[in-house]
Amino acid sequence: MIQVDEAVAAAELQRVVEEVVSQTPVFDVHTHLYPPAFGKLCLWGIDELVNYHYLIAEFFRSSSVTPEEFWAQSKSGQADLIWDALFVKNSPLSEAAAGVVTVLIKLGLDPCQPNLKQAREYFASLTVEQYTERVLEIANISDVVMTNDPFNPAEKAAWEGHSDCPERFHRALRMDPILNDWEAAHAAISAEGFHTHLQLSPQISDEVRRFLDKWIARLRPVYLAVSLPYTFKYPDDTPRTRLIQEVVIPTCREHRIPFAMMIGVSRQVNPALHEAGDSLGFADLGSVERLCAENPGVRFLVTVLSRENQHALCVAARKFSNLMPFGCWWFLNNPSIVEEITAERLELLGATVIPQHSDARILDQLIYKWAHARRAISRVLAASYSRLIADGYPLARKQIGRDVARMFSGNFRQWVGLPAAKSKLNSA
Ligand code: FIX
Ligand code: ZN
Repeated sequence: MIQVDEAVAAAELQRVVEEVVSQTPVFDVHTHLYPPAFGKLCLWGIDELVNYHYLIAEFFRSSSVTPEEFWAQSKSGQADLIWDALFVKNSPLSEAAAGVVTVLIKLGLDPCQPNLKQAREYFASLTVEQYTERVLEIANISDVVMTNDPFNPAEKAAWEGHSDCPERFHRALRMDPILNDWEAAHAAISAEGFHTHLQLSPQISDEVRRFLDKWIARLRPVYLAVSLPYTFKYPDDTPRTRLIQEVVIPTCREHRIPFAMMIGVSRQVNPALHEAGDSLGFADLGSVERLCAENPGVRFLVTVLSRENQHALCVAARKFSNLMPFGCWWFLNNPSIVEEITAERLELLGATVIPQHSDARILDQLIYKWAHARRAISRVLAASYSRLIADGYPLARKQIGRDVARMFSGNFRQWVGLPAAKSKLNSA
């Protein structure tokens, strides 16, 4: 029972919530990051940060440089063009541009420089190992989950070279080619000596499972994952449905790992932008409900790309306790939308969700993506708690700590079967 003298005063609430949210370590459940041992796969530093594909898309709206001219530049030449257009000639108002400013300021660098000379000198003074520690400490991140694509030649070579992977860089095994481009995936799996065929059969499915088992043994992934187009339908008469039923679900059951679906992409609407050329579409959440209903013993992680799908995802999660909504993905990772989605999740699901993931591709991004996410989540949480206090509920700080720790790491650790983190704070 909460003693009244432990109760947080309404006037103190915003400060207490911000303090607890800031102090609570995050388990970042979806990133594209790699540990330093992975060499060139580990992206960090100002030239990578400014070349984020979000900023490349924004660059073309503020420059007469054509994509052909842009892509002909070196990485640093591209960064110089982006810096001049988005940070010198214009104010860094967008979330991705404001994020770069947050990173520079938190590193003690000047975000108003006319060029990238100062920033480049700073990064040249660091090793990637030093910088990794610094970023994880500034961002207060305990663990990250990577995106590991066995069909990516560079990644395959790294794992075959037995790259050292620290435990806090957890692995996720991506299934995109298998589920979105079976023709290409079948050829790649066959080339590795597995007996697959374009025409699916129970024997072919067994061979694909054997391929996955080999990668699961190598990576020890915390979940299997796929990014699905907004047109995703389950069931349907494409190879995808059969591969989900005969390969993915049995593999998740056997290895007791969740299946993560990231739904809503409209791939390459503008190929000239390369990685920045994807868009989104409204997805069918009935397909998610059917998968959850058919497989009560399998845990699903789901994030959707359309803002208009978020409410239905919350309702589906109320119907299926094996469905875990996570993150405000990609085009949704903007403070105004993060606040909206987090508010409807708290109202419909309480603290039973994973409110955010960073999707960071460049190590530095952890600093801004989590600073901005914590600010948005704190605002929404404080509003929820203030309604309770206004109704006369005596809210204690340790309850806030418990709730935030659950959303920032506890829910995910439980979902993927990892031991609970030792809480060194928030019990105050
Ligand atoms: O499929 C994914 O993991 C997406 O997050 C990426 O493809 C996307 O480009 C991205 O990084 C969004 O933030
Ligand atoms: Zn991603």
